[in-house]
Amino acid sequence: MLNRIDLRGARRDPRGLLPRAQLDVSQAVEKIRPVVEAVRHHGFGAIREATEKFDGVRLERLRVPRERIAAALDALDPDVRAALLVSIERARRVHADQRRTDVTTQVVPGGTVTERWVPVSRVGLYVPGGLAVYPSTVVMNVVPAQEAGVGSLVVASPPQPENDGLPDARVLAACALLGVDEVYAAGGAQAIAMLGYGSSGADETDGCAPVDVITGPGNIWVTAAKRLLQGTVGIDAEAGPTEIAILADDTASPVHVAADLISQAEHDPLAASVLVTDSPALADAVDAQLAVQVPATKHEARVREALGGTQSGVVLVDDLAHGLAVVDAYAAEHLEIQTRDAREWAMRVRNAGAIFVGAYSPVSLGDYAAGSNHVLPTAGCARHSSGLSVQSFLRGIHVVEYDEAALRDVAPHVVALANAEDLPAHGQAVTARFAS
Ligand code: HSO
Ligand code: ZN
Repeated sequence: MLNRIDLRGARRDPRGLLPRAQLDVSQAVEKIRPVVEAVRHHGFGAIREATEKFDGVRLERLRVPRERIAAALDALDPDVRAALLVSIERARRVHADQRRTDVTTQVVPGGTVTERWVPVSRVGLYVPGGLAVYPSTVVMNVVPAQEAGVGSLVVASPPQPENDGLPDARVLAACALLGVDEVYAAGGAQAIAMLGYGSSGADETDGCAPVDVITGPGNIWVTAAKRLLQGTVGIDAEAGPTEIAILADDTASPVHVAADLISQAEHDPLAASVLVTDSPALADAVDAQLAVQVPATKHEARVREALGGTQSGVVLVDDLAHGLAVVDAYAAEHLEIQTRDAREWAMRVRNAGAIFVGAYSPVSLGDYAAGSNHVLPTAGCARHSSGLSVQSFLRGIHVVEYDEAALRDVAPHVVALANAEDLPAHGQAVTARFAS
């Protein structure tokens, strides 16, 4: 079922040889530009038009009434409620530890620079709802924003025809559990434009004020809209179709490896599942397991498409050091290490959104209840970006304070650099203070 890519003996840069989805986000940006512009200039009318066209829902209003959010929690299955509470509690513990304290550096006597960590004022958290609905993504967006101390926090999620044109009831219930009461029934590029520019609503009691930062995963239209709005607002790393890479040796269980590859393929026909191994016997055993497990999985068609696509495959390598170079080049959103000495190998990985170590840390644990965040960089963005965290919602502001003696002391150096840049007024702004 999985394509095989044999890199044994090939020690050149593996980047171009690895399976990877070719999503053209820049082309998508051109497609959604008119929607984003329409929302920017016409607000509610444009969102309603786009929602009717793309979601098949006629919007009465943008904002979900508070009583509908509370009612969703009342109606929530008790097992799901208990599971969400565990997920929230674990995520809160991990993200609370990410809080930053302000640091003051005494540069010279009388001269300090303080780095103040200040949360952004208002954030828009996007929760997708396409092939699946994601109450867990509410947790992963909201918890770090709350732990960062963001004062105003809103969730946007696509309206569902089967929930009276409101976002999915479990998504609303998760918002209620987390104390979020500003929720909008908007999805796709129109939701991102609404968050970025703000929008009028159906009447004076409706509408959305613009936010400072937009985070959260989404389909290609959401990703394209975030890219277009970047600069107007801050965004997190791009999170496209999900990816799992597994670095495994002959100690790995083919049953577990196959199950984990299937688990992320279940998200999307465009999802990527990649096994990197130095054991051809394991590769064969995983193939045999997939032949057993795939026909028994609920979303078989989606899984088959994802596993059979060119974005997925088995990569054969010479040994684990070679495998490490391959997974580093791939920079997966999720990387599992199922090898001897798994922790040591994990510590040597340089590029991954999140790493799952050993036989008992599957990606789906991290998706729901490990305490780690599941909004992670895809498509190789893990080479330069991190997953969502408290840091995503903070700005470090340098506060500079020098006294007279400290400024006098450094003045000749400021003047020398100002003159070297032919910007003498910069130097004069310093020397003016000492002209007697
Ligand atoms: N694996 C997805 C997150 C998720 N899985 C949500 C299940 N629900 C991207 O990290
Ligand atoms: Zn998942």
